[in-house]
Amino acid sequence: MVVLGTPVVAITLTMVFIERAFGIGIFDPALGGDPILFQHLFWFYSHPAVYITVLPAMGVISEVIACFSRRRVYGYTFVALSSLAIAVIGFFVWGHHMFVSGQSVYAGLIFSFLSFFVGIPTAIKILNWVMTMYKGSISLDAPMLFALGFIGLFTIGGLTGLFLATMATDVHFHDTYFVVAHFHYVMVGGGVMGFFAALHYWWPKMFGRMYPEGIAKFAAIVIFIGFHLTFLPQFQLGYLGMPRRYHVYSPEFQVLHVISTGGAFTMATGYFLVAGYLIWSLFKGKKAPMNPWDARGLEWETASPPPTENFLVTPVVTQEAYAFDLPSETYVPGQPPEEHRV
Ligand SMILES: [Cu+2]
Repeated sequence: MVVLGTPVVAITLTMVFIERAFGIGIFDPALGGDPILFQHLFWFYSHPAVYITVLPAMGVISEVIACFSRRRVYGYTFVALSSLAIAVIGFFVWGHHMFVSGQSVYAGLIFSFLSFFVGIPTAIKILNWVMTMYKGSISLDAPMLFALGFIGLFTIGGLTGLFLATMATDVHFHDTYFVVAHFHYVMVGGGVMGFFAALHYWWPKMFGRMYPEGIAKFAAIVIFIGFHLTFLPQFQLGYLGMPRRYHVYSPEFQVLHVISTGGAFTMATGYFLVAGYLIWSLFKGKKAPMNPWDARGLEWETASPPPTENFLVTPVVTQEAYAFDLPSETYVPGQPPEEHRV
């Protein structure tokens, strides 16, 4: 997606430069250009950009949910193939951002129809993650709390996207706070929650230090509550007609704005907490063992942090991935059991 999408936005920026520097009309109507063309090129990149952010996070969530539920990823093939489906379909839906731009209604119909299809692979992932947890032996450590946050928030982000992919409702919601709320449920619920899940899961591996688990759980809950306080009222604001990018508004919107601002401060407190204890742990955290989560996967078969060569001896893989039903094959680096020698 990066290879196919990013050059388009780079070329578009070059065209803007050519227009500004040499007065050649491309997008500016005063020079004979077409501003709608700019929107097409911008969204051709910027819709896939959302999934460029969220797909890696989805990979993290599969890893974390499996580890903290002690189960294989349920329906692994479907979870993996749905990533590919999202990557392909994601390139054919950009026009759902442009229903009110004056693009043809028939183009809008097709973009709307295709946008609903992205919901299918996303729903496959969410349902398979829930099935992975079902009857699993769940432990609610901080990485798992952030992964659960991802599922809860991203699901709301995805479902409210359906209102925006429907032309009739988008005419009402376009350029209102409803869009702001939807966007943050997708990008923070998806990208940031996935990032925090990954950061906590691999922090001991990366730096060889444990972060304080209790404060981390507390911070995860503060961020989750702060997030909802910030962005749930914005759905209501947008529904009532509060446009985005305005700093003056009718008095009846005041209460919802104040709740939203309070939520933003709550969420910021959570973020500062995370930054604080992570930096603290670099110096004062407990030394991390090789495999603090009893996870499966090669990175847990070497020291924390790994030596420059990653492995002092070539490890031999004897288990399928996610073999949480079998004991882990961890061994002391540099002192492997005989069968691990190559
Ligand atoms: Cu989009």
